[in-house]
Amino acid sequence: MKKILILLSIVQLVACRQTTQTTKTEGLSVNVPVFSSDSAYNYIKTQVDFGPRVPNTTEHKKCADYLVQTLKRFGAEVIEQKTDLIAFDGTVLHSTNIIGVFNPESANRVLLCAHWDTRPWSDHDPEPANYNKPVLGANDGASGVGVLLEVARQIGISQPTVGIDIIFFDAEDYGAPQNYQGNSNDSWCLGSQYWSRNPHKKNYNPRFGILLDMVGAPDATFYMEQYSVYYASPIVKKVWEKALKLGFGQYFIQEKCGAITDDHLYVNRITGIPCINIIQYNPNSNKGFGEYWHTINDTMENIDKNTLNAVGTTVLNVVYGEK
Ligand code: AHN
Ligand code: ZN
Repeated sequence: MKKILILLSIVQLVACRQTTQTTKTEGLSVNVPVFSSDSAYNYIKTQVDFGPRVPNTTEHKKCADYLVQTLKRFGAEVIEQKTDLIAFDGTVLHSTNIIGVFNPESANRVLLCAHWDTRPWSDHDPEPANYNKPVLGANDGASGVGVLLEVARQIGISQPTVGIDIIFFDAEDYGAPQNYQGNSNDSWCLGSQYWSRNPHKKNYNPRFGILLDMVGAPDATFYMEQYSVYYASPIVKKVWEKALKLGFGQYFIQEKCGAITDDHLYVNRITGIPCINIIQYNPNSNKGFGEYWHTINDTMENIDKNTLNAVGTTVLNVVYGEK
């Protein structure tokens, strides 16, 4: 009997857990869904469990199908933008940008994005024997997508005022290795370069974009990245202020760092949509990124629910604060 009572009270506790939070923005109260870092973590693990998601592999294909299905399950209209992209070394990459559209009728829109592919080489591994092994990409790839899948799930439950487009870019991480002797111009971010020249909708004009890249490591720090500040300073200000207000100042550092070539650069340059990058930057590492970066150690052990929560909660509050 005692056991049943305990069980009952646990069920009740779970049932009563808050699903929205009221926050005040400029005098207006808005209901913002509560971000579940458990869900985000599971969405990351599911991707990682496929294995490395390197273009032209079956793991890559299986993961694409999972992402499409999941976005559909959350109520998005999904567009699979398939194209062959030519890598720096001539490899033809059968690529798919996966686009989830919520509330397609709304003219007021926000773009959220992350890359979903993983790098074919661990060329920053301390052990040269690992250079030719693919990166598992728990953080570099899966983390941004996992956070955005949880954002998508919440949007499916209760729509924000603005329409949301979630884009999972392919072929971000096929950039030329550092020691490559040939032409390596614009070798990164091939999926976002393609999408930027071929947006999924004519006259697509969201208010702004937010890119998430490597948003899951324990104690990650997110600095105000230079291209983001150059192209989209008011959005950087909006996001970093929101994070600070929510109590995530230890993650969102109110300082600038250098310029980082990433998907947002091409979105800004080619489309003119102001787009920021929330990306882990470590000023004390000579890589600039986490020690796991482009090594065989980019695994689930480097994923921390507190960091996912900081990023996911901030993004949800920004999105639901848009009127
Ligand atoms: C460069 O290494 C030039 N940019 C980092 C882009 C990146 C790779 N993000 C994740 N993997
Ligand atoms: Zn990478």
